Amino acid sequence: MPIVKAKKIWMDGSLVDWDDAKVHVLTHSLHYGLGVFEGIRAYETENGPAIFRLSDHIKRLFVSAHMLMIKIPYSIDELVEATKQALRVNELKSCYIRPLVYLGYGEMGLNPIPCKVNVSIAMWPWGTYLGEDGLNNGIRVKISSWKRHDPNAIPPAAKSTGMYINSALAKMEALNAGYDEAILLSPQGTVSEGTGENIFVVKKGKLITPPVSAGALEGITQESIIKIANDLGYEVKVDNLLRSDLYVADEVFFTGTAAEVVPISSIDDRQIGDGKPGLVTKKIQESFFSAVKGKAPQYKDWLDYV
Ligand code: PPE
Repeated sequence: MPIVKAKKIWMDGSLVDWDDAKVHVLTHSLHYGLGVFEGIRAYETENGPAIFRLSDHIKRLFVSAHMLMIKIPYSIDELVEATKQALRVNELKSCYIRPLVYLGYGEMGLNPIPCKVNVSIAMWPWGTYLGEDGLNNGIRVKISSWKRHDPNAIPPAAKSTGMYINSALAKMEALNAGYDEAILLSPQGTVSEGTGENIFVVKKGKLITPPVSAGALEGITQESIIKIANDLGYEVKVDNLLRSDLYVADEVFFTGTAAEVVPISSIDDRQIGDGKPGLVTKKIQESFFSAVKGKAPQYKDWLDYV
């Protein structure tokens, strides 16, 4: 999706003009893919922009960095504040926020240990990730021929830049075959997740979503949806799913910061339910959007107003 420019990008403590937020071609992470990032959304509310679960995202950034032995030269609080400050300066009503931790310029060769660690926080207006039509009517999905990483090759539990080669391969395969999105299976063959989304199945009024051990990222939207579903009276299990469980589910949907809550209308050309967004999906979607837009008092702790 083409980027809509904002004013400033936070880079290592300074707010830099959008067009000047540049790195050297010998930036270590550009070559070897060792970096971690986050995706966060700020929504327009009656009280100005509110960032959804900001500190949880920044905490996950630190968890990802810890797994990959990257030492972030800031505290969680400093990056939370930096994000809010950048949003104020950019004066955006709603946006997508992309904190990135990368190994910078100054060392080459595979050894990452001596590298300088840089941090940037960019933000820009970003509309519906899988299309407005997809959000309302559901998307067509294909199981990828690409598997999620073996956790002993690259841990999918860390939101690392290099890991997304795997997602990009699956995404291109799905798009070239005429589908909207892909689902990846784990090396063991159980359902893992989408290229940038967690997945939920609804069967007989109960929800199931795959665990981290199936190669899924511990999604912050996923966790929020579990809470919302429980509050709506639905039982949710974090458990393994087979590909065939997807085909015979009553409803299937994706969750993610960028994707939000997206119904899936077919998988590998098998219609899911009646091919339209199901009742449970719609109720959850509605509750999610009222939470992020500050219209659900019971979820007010998820919002950070700037
Ligand atoms: N799995 C993966 C692999 C993933 O990348 C994401 C987020 C999720 C699950 C959902 O996690 P959460 O956002 O905490 O609910 N993907 C981010 C990147 C998307 C992109 O195209 O870039 C996102 O949604 O921000």
